[in-house]
Amino acid sequence: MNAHESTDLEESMFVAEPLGVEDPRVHPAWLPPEAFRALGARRVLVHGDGLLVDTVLDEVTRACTRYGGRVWHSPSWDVEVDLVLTLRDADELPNSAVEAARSAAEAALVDVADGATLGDEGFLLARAGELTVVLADAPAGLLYGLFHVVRLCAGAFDPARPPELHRPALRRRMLNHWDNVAVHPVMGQVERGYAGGSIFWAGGRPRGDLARIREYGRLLAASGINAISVNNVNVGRAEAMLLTDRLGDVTEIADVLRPYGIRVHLSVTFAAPVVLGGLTSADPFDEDVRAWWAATTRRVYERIDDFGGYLVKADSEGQPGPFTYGRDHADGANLLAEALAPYGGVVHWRAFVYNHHQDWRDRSTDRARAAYDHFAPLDGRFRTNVVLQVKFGPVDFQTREPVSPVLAAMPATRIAVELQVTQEYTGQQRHVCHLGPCWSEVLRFAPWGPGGRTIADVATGEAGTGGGLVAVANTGDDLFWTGHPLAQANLYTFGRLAWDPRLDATAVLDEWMTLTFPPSATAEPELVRRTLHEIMDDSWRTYERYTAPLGVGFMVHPGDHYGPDVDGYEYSRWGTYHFADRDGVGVDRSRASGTGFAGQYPPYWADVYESPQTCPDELLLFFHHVPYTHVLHSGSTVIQHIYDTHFAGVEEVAVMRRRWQTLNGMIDPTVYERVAERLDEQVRCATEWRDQINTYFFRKSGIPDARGRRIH
Ligand code: GCW
Repeated sequence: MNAHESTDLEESMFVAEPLGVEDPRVHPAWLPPEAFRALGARRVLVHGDGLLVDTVLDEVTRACTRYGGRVWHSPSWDVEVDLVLTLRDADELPNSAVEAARSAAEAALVDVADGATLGDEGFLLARAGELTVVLADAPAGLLYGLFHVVRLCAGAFDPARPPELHRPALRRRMLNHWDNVAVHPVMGQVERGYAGGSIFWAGGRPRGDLARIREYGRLLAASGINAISVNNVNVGRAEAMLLTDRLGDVTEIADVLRPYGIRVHLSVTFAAPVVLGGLTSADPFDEDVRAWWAATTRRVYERIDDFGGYLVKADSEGQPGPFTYGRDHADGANLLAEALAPYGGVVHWRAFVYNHHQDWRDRSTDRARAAYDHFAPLDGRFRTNVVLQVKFGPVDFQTREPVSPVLAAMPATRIAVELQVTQEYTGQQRHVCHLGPCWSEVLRFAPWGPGGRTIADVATGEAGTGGGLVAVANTGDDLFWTGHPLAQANLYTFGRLAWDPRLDATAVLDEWMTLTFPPSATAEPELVRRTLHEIMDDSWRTYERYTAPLGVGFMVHPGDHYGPDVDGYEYSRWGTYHFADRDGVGVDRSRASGTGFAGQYPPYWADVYESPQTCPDELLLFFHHVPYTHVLHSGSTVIQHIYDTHFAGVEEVAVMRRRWQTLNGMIDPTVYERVAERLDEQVRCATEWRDQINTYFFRKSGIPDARGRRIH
């Protein structure tokens, strides 16, 4: 028995109230105190030691202080308990009930997983007689197990509950913040941020609200996220200095997030040796450059020994990269990987590389092809601590895109799939758009053909060596964290799908609702739940219906990307065109007559996408230019589909708004009001989309709506 201080924590531990409980500056999101009621009313024993075990104790103690339960940490006397959270290798306790529970959990583990290890983050939840037991190999597993108990509410104490084993499918579940340290003249404090300022930075300095960062870490850990990059991938002067002179600012964040099992990563500029180190070159083959990265990285690990690694956007949209020195992206990525390798760090190297100075007259260049053309030939050349981070689609986080063919083209490379939780192209957190179903489709997609390995398998990798799942964060210093209170669900869902990509998106949404709007604190909980499902479940498809049709993408207002502007990008340099003329619309990406992009897929999908006859309707205009009279698999013509979906989409939004109004008085009035305001804007904006799109295509095609509705 080691020298545990056996303390009755209920009496002796001082527990600060978490931010968000009484603090009107911030909404508690999916961790309101009420969500801890079932746990907090129990007698809980925590056994084990470590920083994250202390976090578990802290969480349990807060809950028990509020709801009348009790907490013990490794007591050396007999206590009667309802819940035991224990590390597997913790010493025996002189407590027969607890020891019986531990051996019951070990036996359950043999049953469900042949006694397998639980790993760095996994846990087993089992009933043992009158007790619930959470067993973990490592402190992080205990923390995830605790949040699982919270999620289950009273269900965690159901005597009939069978044992459950939980291990994350993906090792790294990461958020990228596109937060600027200094306010950018065009992009502001947070690039593509729709939730106010940054949690981390304000006007060139750290924001200094460490309590809020800690609260954020709590929320992320409860959703399953375990890594975060704290500055924008577009790295300006102030941001570059985080790597050297301002490393202390990063250290401070890392220290606050560590107790929640979240490792900090940093976006760096490829030109750092020049910008920060005063060298004349950043050439990966230059010995001085290599030495500079090695020394700089060593200093980072001296301050932050669990530092995650670097994130790099190179040779993309004006960011510097290896092309300047005639080197390729494997050379560039390996340079940083070499510096990180001694400490176990990784480089997330983004595959978002394309020509953003395209001439719209040039039909031979296809932005969708770019990532594959640049990266597929480099397969096998990256060091093992390089993770190639690939946007889920070949263009840019559109509402509907095919899955990027790069994800199936690089079997000898660690791949991370990048999603966008911030709703740059999906309503900017003014519109309800629950993205879970979109991400599930991506993760379940089988790029080698039905029944084969999936995108989730690619991110998992052979023997768990894949690059994981990454998403651009949607959070800021807003009262609700995410601007639109219902957009919290997207962040929660991202974390949960990164933990287990097989989860059903609607079931995850249900979990989020139970936590965020606890039934015990909600008048008419079933009505609230049903109404939220009616509003949110299909909201991504609703958004798709009133915006760009059939996978063609964009048609957004240039620059801010909000609201319709059908030809806004049609004659620009960005490579995102729809090619509508009087006869038809869409981009021919076939091998036979188009850009050849369809040929970047493995044979099954290359064939399906090649022909308009086999291409799925929702992607038809991504792959083909077809006449307005082309008949879809649905039986409708393209033009009639455009009219029908746009009328329907707006009606659906109007129904969402009416449904929301039925919740007035049943939920927190500040949440009610914020969502109500945003639904007004969604109705306005969706109407604008409908009218501009329908009018545009009516004028181009001259074909009237078969149902005679008003088109302007
Ligand atoms: O979607 C585009 C955005 C840019 C962003 C870029 C990227 C950070 O419009 O604002 O830059 O993608 O992913 O790097």
